[in-house]
Amino acid sequence: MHIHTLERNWLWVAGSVVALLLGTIVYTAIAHNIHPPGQMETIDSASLHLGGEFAEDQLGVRVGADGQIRVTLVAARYGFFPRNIELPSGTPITFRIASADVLHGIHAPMTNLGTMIVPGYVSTVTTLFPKPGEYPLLCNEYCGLGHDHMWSKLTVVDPQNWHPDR
Ligand SMILES: [Cu+2]
Repeated sequence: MHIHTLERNWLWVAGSVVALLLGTIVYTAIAHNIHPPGQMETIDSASLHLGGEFAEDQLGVRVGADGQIRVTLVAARYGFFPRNIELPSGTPITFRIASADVLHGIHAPMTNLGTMIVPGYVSTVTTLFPKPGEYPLLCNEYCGLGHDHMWSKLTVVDPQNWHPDR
């Protein structure tokens, strides 16, 4: 079978692009610990507020018995609740986030905190914030007319200056 030289060259170009993109995915997964979410945990978004982990009085930052810092957030039109959270730098932190209404996304610029928050599922992300500072928590999935104003505040402080709420 004869393949024209020009066509063969373009096959190499297309194949190289595919190899480069797959290589990038594998490289970031191994070197930067960037993965698609692996677990799938369902929840009834319509009854979040009625009790359990995502009831209003259970939200916020807490330290588990194992010493792991957990942040429980509800994403709802239009904000992440509680609106202000304070966390220590350089410490692994596990976020558990659920939507009370529609699809949202959470993103803290200049950090690697970012995930979709799909109604009916709990989004879990573990990350750490290397540098103290103030970061906005933005919604990056269009969720309605107030989407542009959907943000909350994350303050990262030195671990010596951080005290858990409870
Ligand atoms: Cu939004």
